[in-house]
Amino acid sequence: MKTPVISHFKADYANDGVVMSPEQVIRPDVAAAARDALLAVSRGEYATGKPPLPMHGWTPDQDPTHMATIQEAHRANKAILAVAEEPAFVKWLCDVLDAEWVQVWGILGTIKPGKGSKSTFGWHRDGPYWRWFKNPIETNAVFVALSDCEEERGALRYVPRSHLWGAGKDGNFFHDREDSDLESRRNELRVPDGETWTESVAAMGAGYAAVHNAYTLHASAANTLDEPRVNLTVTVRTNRSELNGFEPEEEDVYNWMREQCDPSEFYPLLRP
Ligand SMILES: O=C(O)CCC(=O)C(=O)O
Repeated sequence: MKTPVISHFKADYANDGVVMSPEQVIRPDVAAAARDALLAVSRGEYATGKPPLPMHGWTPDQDPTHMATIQEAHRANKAILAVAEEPAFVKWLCDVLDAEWVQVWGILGTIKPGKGSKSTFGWHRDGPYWRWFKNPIETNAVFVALSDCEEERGALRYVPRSHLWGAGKDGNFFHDREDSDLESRRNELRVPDGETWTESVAAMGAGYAAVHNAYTLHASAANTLDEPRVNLTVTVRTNRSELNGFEPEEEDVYNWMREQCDPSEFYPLLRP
């Protein structure tokens, strides 16, 4: 049985903690150029001469049947950044978030190979990872499809209302890489009295986007189709976000925060 698809009505964002764009917000030529650029970066071809950041264990020579998670892929090829600057994307996002502006502070490029293995993202909430903000609730991950993303192709899945269940670290299994982990981990997650665990998927075509609250539980399974799932996760902060200041220790681990929360060429501040 197919899982229900997430709502595309902005009014559902507050209750569901996730919503998708009602139409394509990235023009087809911009999405296609970004997809080709991300595939080139995954082969180690860096048009700007700058490599992505060495995170999540990805290297260009990794096993091609495993998921590629390429952090700050846009530093290597600006065709990837062009996606976040699309006027329809910025307008839709600021409208859903009721924000005057958003600033891009990260872009993760993901390729889930066709019939791949080790291609699962485990259940997690983003907020607990984003310790350098005083109010992670004012930061969001935005999934942007550069290929079709059907459920069978490992579409992102969410637990609607789970952003209202608490901001704890429970359910941070981002690095689970096997589909079997999704089932077993579900049982470890706390569902408050009166609430129910339901799931919906961001099944969408190329050029669509979905935004979720920093505390909405989400995950995605491996791609069971022949063609890859190619997408970006654009992380943004709104004009209401406040920084905590930088922890040298965190910089050692993540190696990115100081520079990325200051608007710049690769981290633009975007207004509708
Ligand atoms: O791309 C996906 O399927 C999940 C990505 C994600 O959850 C994240 O980057 O936080």
